[in-house]
Amino acid sequence: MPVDVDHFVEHGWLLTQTLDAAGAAELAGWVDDIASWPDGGGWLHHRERTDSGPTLCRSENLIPFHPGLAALLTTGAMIEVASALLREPAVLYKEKINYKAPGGGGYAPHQDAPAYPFIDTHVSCMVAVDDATVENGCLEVVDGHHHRVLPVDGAGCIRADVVESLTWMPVEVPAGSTLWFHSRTPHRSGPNHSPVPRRALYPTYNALSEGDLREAYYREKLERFAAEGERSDGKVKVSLIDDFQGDVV
Ligand SMILES: O=C(O)CCC(=O)C(=O)O
Repeated sequence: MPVDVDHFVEHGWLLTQTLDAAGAAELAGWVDDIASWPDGGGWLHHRERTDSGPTLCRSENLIPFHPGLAALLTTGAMIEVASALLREPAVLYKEKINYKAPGGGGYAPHQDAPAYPFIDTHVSCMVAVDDATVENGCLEVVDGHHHRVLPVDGAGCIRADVVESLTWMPVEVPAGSTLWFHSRTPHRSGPNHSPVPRRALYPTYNALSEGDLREAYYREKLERFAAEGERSDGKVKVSLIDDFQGDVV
């Protein structure tokens, strides 16, 4: 399958079609299943407060428990595109689903590079489970701005004055398509103002030459979360930087 690596190198992002309509419907079914899993099974569920009460906003550490998802993310087209974009063999580093229910929060402007311990060379993407639109909080990226790590605020997100100086471009993604973005591509998203969820799957791949670090990542994440515990503002984090703007339960 041809991958437009030149577009990615120039712009820091690339849209590909991953699944046909039947594949996209199957993925949506898997996401429904995962959302119905109880807490405490080894995977992680995170919830946020919305007007309709506590709602799932993220699930992660999924592939040990879901063979179909494991095959999608670790074999075939996904790993081939990741390897083409990294220009060396890629391995899955982590995976999560963001559910963004109606009224669910957006994400502050950030780059992924500072959030991921252990790895230097990595690429992430968003596989749209539902059509991602401006109304339901699709990703916005800064085109061609992936060459350096930008100054951050106390939350690890891009400093407000820098955010204002950048040109943000919404990228709508139809269900089954994938938006790949460089680890230094600035991105953000708004809340979901629509009446239906905007679910998306986010795998991150690293260069295999840096090691197969997925298990180490989740071990570290669980340890850091446990060490931080409940914060004085009563919130907990869903990621290692404070990019999520929803009200986490
Ligand atoms: O799902 C979104 O709207 C943005 C996700 C994101 O940037 C993140 O999870 O770091």
